[in-house]
Parts: sequence; C-alpha cells; structure tokens
Amino acid sequence: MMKQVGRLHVLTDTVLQADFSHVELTELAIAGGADTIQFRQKSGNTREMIEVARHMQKLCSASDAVFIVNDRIDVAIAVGADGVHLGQDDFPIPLARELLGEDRIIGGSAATIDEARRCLSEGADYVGFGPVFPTTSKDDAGPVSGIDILKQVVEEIPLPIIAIGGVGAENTAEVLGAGARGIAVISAVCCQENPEQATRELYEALTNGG
Ligand code: TZP
Ligand code: MG
Repeated sequence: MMKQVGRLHVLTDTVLQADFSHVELTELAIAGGADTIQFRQKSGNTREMIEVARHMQKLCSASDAVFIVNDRIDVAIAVGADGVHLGQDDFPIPLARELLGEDRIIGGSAATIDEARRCLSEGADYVGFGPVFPTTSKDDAGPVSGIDILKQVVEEIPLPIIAIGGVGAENTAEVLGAGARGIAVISAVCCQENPEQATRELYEALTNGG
C-alpha cells in the first residue's frame, strides 16, 4: 500500500548549514512532529548518499514517517524509500512510475500552473508548489507565485498541493487558507538553532490552521 502524502515535509539540507547532519535533522524533525522527511543532497559521493539514506529510511519507518528522496531515484530504489521527489528537469515522472510502481509516492515540483498541470498529466501523487514566498534556499527556484496563484493551482489540480518556498510558522495559516494540503520547508527547520522546536512550531501552526 502506498503511504499517504504527509502534511509537514522537512527537506534536509547540509549546504545552507553545517550544524546538523541529514541523520540528525531527520531525528530532530521527526521528534518535532514532521510526518515526511525528504533527503535533499544535490551532489557528493553516491555510496555515502546511499548509506545516509538507508539510515534515514530506518528512522522514518520506525516512526511511521514517510521517507522521500529528492532527485535521485537510484538512491530511492537502493534503500527502499517510500518515494521520490522530481523537478521538471529531473528524471521523468512517467519513467519513475514504471520503475517504482503504484505503491511508491512520486512528488513533482512546479513553480507555475502549467508545470503543475504537467505533474498531474505525468502521474505525480502530489505537487510541491512554489516558491510561494521569496526564498534564498534555492538559486533556480523560479518566480515567486504568491498566494493567489497557489489558490488557482489548488482549485485546478486534483492532487495534494504542498506549499514550498519561504514557508514558516508565520505564514502557514495563509497557505492552508489557500487550500494547500501541507507545507515543505528547508530553512524554517534546518537553519534554526533548535530544529526540533522549530518543527514543533510548524506542526502546531499546521494543526491549528486546519
Ligand atoms: N523548491 C522551491 S522553493 C525551495 C525549493 C526546494 C526552497 C525552499 O526552502 P525554504 O528555506 O523553505 O524557503
Ligand atoms: Mg530536483
């Protein structure tokens, strides 16, 4: 059975900060209430990535959290991850579906309504939509959509829409108000002094807000 798409996605990052490892961020985010951990590492040694991802997968399955690998379908397959998250220029979603089958989650990234349509037509299980707000965490993040376009995507695309880009506890109610199923964050957790507490604040904003 495919796991449900979660509502609080924490994307682990060790480029923007060096205080916490991917594994430490996984532990802290799960302790703070994250239901989805996305391993996001854009470069580096593949064997090491597989070791790290295997550890993260174990932590997630022990806590019923969903474990998603960003970009690297090979790493996702190697460790039996729950899913993979693919951008518009990454491994094609239809091919990923052939390799992963129906029981794994495939997320797609979209920065525009057209890109969200493409995620839908290619068979994604959810759309990570954004940047909704300005962010400094991704160089090629594309145009900031704002809340109104997020709302249009939610209305048109019959998939869970996860808001990303500049999302924090302070604007979570706003993205939920626009109809987003959940949020995905990097800096609001990874770049905080206390990632566990920061995750808890997001969790509270999510559960209070809807
Ligand atoms: N995709 C669109 S915006 C973004 C990604 C990966 C960066 C999100 O980082 P932050 O720190 O939560 O704004
Ligand atoms: Mg990508």
